[in-house]
Amino acid sequence: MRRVLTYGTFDLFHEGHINLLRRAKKLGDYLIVAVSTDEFNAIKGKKAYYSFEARKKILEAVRYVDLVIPENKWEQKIEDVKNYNVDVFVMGDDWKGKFDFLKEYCEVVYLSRTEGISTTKIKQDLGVKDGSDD
Ligand code: C2G
Repeated sequence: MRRVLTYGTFDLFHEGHINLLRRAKKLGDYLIVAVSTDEFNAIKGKKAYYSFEARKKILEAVRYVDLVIPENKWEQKIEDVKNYNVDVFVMGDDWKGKFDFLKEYCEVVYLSRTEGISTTKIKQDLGVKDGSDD
């Protein structure tokens, strides 16, 4: 069983997130998604519209996702890769190179982002004032 792991806030769930999760799942048989907690988002400088619990529930309903765990800190990735026997770590390529240190523990794959959609664009298009991004 090839196990895949990815991280993110996944706020205002949209097509870009789905495209990422669909392709991530294709890289293995079991997809784990670590969703940023509200407290960790504050550290990331993000303010999600949906709470952690809501974002977790939405992701758990996605057909590609097998397990949702909390992302509490930047430093948990090596521990997560080990604890969940992860074979492939996946992120959108806005993070390209940032997690190459994980190559010591698993494959690292950066997938192209979906152009033209982001939580920030949604908020801007709706006239919502907020600085967070995705
Ligand atoms: N994404 C994408 N295309 C978009 C928007 C997002 O492929 N148009 C991808 C991002 O590259 C990321 C995932 O969807 O891999 C989740 O995006 P965010 O919720 O913005 O995640 P981020 O805030 O970048 O958190 O420790 C890592 C961080 O938690 C990543």
